[in-house]
Amino acid sequence: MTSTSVSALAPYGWDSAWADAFTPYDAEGLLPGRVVRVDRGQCDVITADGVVRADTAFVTPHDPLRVVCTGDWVAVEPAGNPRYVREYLPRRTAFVRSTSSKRSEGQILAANVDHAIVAVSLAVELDLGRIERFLALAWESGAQPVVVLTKADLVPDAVTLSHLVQDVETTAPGVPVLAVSAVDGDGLDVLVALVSGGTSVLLGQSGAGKSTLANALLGEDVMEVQAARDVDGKGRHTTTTRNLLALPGGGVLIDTPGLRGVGLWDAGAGVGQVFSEIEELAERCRFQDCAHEAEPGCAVLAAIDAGELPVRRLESYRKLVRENQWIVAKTDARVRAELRRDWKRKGAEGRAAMEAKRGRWR
Ligand SMILES: Nc1nc2c(ncn2[C@@H]2O[C@H](COP(=O)(O)OP(=O)(O)OP(=O)(O)O)[C@@H](O)[C@H]2O)c(=O)[nH]1
Ligand SMILES: [Mg+2]
Ligand SMILES: [Zn+2]
Repeated sequence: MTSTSVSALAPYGWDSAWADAFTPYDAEGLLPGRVVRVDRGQCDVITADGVVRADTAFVTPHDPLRVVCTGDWVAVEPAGNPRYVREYLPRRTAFVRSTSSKRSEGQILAANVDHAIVAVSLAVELDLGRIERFLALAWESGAQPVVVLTKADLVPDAVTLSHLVQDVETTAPGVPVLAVSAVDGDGLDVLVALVSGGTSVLLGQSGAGKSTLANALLGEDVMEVQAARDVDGKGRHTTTTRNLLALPGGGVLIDTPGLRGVGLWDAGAGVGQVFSEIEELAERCRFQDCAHEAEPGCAVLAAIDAGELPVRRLESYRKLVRENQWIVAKTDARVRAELRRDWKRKGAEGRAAMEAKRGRWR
């Protein structure tokens, strides 16, 4: 591949590690590109020659977790009608949810993401349990989660705003929490800095203000935004496909359609990270298999008695642990192990290479 084509893809996140992974496809005369949008059987791929419409028949197996998705790096045919995506490169990270609580089917929402931005509207009452659920999947994906509280201009005063931020901070140990307003621009500078490196995905409920943020970061109205009368987010979804965009200040952004809820999908480690303070306390329980119900010497219950741990947190933790155990029990163990090997190993390699190159945002 020529150096020109490599630099043309750099704004979309192409780096030497991707180039290495692509070597065998290069030898076959295939072109590298990144999937910017997927819809029924087709996808848009940004290549060094611009956006190419390609057919996904080769990369649409029965397993929904192996279906090509927005953010994937692919090998696409240089010509033909249709042009086919022949393969996608092993993913560094993948954000997966279960599509419904009835079936244990995973759905990939975005691939190769560094920052998972959970957008939460301050115009409606905070649902901390939902934030915890998003964060569990974000940690599990391998990306660094961030909570962005949107529509800060609708919060009546600064004291209320700082209380809301604190509530979310205690719910999200190790996760940066920022309040922003697309209306008056507050907090956007911090967000701009955050998304200027690597790939970020905007996640959250419909009406949370994801596309409004995307437009603010892009500096132009590229994504369609909900009509103003629909501010409660109960209306139809305005964004219907996942779209990948290169930002003017560097970095890549994926806007997604609103998710009413996200089911866990094999997110045990993610749940542990969301509730890291509970897991740390649990290490000091007298019994190693303490269920923190009524056991003597339980450090978790002691923290609740001392007012250091909200009961809500423990209940939420229990609920997500149970839900995750259920989904894990229902999912084919072999498939899970295989996928985990794929992502975690490739992910670790990819991230190590990236970190060595450009230092990681925290
Ligand atoms: N007051 C105020 N309103 C905002 C702000 N950000 C977004 N909104 C409004 O919130 C509504 C929803 O915004 P969208 O950006 O379309 O939300 P979305 O998360 O992309 O929604 P879906 O695409 O359906 O998932 C719109 O009417 C926006 O104008 C903000 O910072 N302040
Ligand atoms: Mg939208
Ligand atoms: Zn205990």
